[in-house]
Amino acid sequence: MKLSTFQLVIATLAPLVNAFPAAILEAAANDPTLLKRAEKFLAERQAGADAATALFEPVPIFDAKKQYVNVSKGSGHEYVAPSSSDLRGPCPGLNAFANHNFLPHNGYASVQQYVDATTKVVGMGPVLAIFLSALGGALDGDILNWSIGGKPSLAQGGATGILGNGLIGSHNKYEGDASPTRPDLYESGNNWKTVSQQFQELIDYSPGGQVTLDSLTSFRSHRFDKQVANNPYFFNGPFSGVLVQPAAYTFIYRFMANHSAENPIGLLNYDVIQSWFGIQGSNGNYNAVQGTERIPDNWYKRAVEYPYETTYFLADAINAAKLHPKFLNIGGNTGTTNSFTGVDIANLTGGVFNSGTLLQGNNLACFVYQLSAQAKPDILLGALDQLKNVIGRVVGGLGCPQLKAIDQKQLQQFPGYTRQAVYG
Ligand code: HEM
Ligand SMILES: *[C@@H]1O[C@H](CO)[C@@H](O)[C@H](O)[C@H]1NC(C)=O
Ligand SMILES: *[C@@H]1O[C@H](CO)[C@@H](O)[C@H](O)[C@H]1NC(C)=O
Ligand SMILES: *[C@@H]1O[C@H](CO)[C@@H](O)[C@H](O)[C@H]1NC(C)=O
Ligand SMILES: CC(=O)N[C@H]1CO[C@H](CO)[C@@H](O)[C@@H]1O
Repeated sequence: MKLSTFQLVIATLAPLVNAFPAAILEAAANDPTLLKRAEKFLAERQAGADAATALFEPVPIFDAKKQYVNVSKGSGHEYVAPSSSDLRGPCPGLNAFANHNFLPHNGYASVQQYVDATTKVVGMGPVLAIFLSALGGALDGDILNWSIGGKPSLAQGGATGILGNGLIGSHNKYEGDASPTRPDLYESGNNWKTVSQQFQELIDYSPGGQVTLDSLTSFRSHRFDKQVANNPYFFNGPFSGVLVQPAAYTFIYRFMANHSAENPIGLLNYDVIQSWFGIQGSNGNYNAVQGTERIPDNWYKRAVEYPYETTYFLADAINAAKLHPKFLNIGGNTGTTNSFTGVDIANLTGGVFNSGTLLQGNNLACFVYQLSAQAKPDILLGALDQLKNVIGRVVGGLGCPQLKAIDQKQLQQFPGYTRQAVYG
């Protein structure tokens, strides 16, 4: 049986090959019809930002029963608008989960609840879910619980959350600049309210009625340039910029698209993305209504056989960086617009990593995961241990060179890094 196309794709993404669904590949190899479909599919998808799809979803799968997410009346997960005391923030996915009671409606939840919701509702891979959720506890909460918005009140159980400023309060740690629909904190004074005009631009970058991974990558490039040109304090952080920023774009397609037998990889039309982002009106007249993020009725999540795991996400991030190498430029403007200055990654990491080899092997994965722990220099000792365990699980097996510390001095030349956020 000839598997040349598979082998070619696998060769180019060798370090990620552990994640390849071997059982599915084997099934395809023994079924000529399936093999033909898979090879055609791979050939179509080998080029461009969407190349990772070929590796991680080699054979189209759709199972309506398994993928249907029931949010109709009586399901217990119908949409309920947030009250004024419910916490909501920069993440439309988590806001929608809370609006549908897949997370506590008040927006303050435990790490376990985040893991359960993200894996169950949209098919996030368990390792990625644990990593992102535990990091939320370490960066924005009191380890066990954290808020998707701002600081929880005492009544919401926030008594122990001394460091718990939530996702809104995590600028440069979790939350960063050049987001798809949210403004930059130091340009606009908030980092979480949906900007209708930015949503319109996302749609303008996605002509023909569909938002695709490619259109989102082009839009990201535009957003990056636009913020360099407009925000004197623009900062592309080692973790918030290099790892979280790609998630803010790829999650839109990977987690919000609707799935069907005809479109097993996902189709994200304007209606569906509007619902997830809480946008009223139509193309040309969009109006973001804060807090109304909603899972569409009659919506089908990604195939359960193909969870969006760390490896898949990294392959998407690497493909995007190959198309637009600036995404990996750590640094920022120096107090005026268009003054972007990059830091040397070798200097930042004491020579452990360098920009020339960041896209090779597991280097990017090693770099960003280890950097995540550095995102909070003021981290509590206990939190650091917890976080190290989680990172150990992700990094384990990658054979990473050990990053001991980063040279904070390298980042201190950027006012967008040193400036203190003030939260109301
Ligand atoms: C525990 C899991 C998650 C965590 C910790 C998390 C955290 C965050 C954070 C910190 C941001 C702000 C990033 C920025 O500044 O641009 C963000 C944005 C975003 N998140 Fe999440 N998120 C999670 C799960 C999800 C899920 C499941 C989805 C999709 C259903 C999602 C979709 C998005 C999107 C689309 C944005 C960008 C919003 C915009 O600016 O337009 N996230 N998330
Ligand atoms: C969705 O949930 C509602 C309420 O429990 C139920 O009546 C309906 O049959 C469910 N739909 C499907 C397709 O399971
Ligand atoms: C998802 O796709 C199916 C099949 O085409 C369709 O019946 C359903 O209405 C779609 N859901 C949404 C929310 O667009
Ligand atoms: C960065 O490293 C190079 C050598 O690799 C050195 O010449 C340079 O002075 C360093 N820059 C800073 C700011 O430390
Ligand atoms: C207030 C609150 O939600 N506390 C929770 C924090 O997380 C632990 C562990 O999951 C829960 O037991 C608490 O109820």
